[in-house]
Amino acid sequence: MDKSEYIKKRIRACDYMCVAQLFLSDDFLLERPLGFDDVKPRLLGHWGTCHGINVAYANLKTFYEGNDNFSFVLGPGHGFPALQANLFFDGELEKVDPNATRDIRGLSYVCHNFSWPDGFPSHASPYTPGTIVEGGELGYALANAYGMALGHPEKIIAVLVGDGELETATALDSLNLRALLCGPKNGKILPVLHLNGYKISAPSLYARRSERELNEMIRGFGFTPVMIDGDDPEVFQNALKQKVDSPFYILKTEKGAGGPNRHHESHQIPLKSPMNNSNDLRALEEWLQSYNFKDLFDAEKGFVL
Ligand SMILES: Cc1ncc(C[n+]2csc(CCOP(=O)(O)OP(=O)(O)O)c2C)c(N)n1
Repeated sequence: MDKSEYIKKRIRACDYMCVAQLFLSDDFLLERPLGFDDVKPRLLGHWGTCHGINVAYANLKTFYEGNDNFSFVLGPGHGFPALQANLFFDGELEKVDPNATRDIRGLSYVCHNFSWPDGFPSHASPYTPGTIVEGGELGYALANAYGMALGHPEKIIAVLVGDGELETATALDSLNLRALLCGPKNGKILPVLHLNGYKISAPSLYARRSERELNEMIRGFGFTPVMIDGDDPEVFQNALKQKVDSPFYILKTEKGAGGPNRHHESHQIPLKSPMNNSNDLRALEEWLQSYNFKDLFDAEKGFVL
């Protein structure tokens, strides 16, 4: 299959799994009309950032496929549904949790237990394979990545940083680490700024700057800005192919893309009462159906991309 088509399908599958984790307690393949009882009674988690995380994850994993020295560091731990979806998709979760088999049983287990008593937490946690730091505090992704790269020139580490996250003193000052640690003895860091425009419900500072101002700030730290506007895999893959010194990718996606409301309204749970309100329930069903997940996942064989 064409690489771009594969990436698009992977993003679609992971987007669906994000919505299923956030909302569903049953009927994970939509085999009957969705009922109130199929929805979790208490909805807790974050949707807005998920699509962009899935876009970054799918593109970076595909571009560096087969390179054991590549790692992806995710700053926004609140985007856990997307992280968990990708770990499930790649079979990483099953390696540490035998219940997470890549069939309908594993899918049900992962979705049902997201943000559920005695199940998975709503944020990345020590239970998440590959977690370096957990604590719910934004800002440490770049510093941790530079630490991982220290003394490992073979490593390539892409780091997704939220535009709200880059407003923290820790993340912003971590950009100075490039000047200190870009020598031949250390690995290569590829920052990816997730410019989805909002931090929780307020516009992010970087989204309100002109592209020229943002680029100049990035150049000031010694990086070369590379814009990835939108979620088209062709654009992302071409950006990754560009040979530039110290690239700093800017991934511009719409917060909440694919969901019933966007931007500042999409940060946590976009539909408030699908467990007891018919309009919200129908909106949730339409949203889930829009991904055509059944074309991507077979109950017994798992993913059929
Ligand atoms: C140090 C710190 N300050 C504040 C918060 C609360 N907080 C959680 S998510 C969030 C917004 C993050 O915005 P961004 O990084 O742009 O993520 P996205 O918009 O993609 O969800 C904030 C401020 C936090 N977790 N840590």
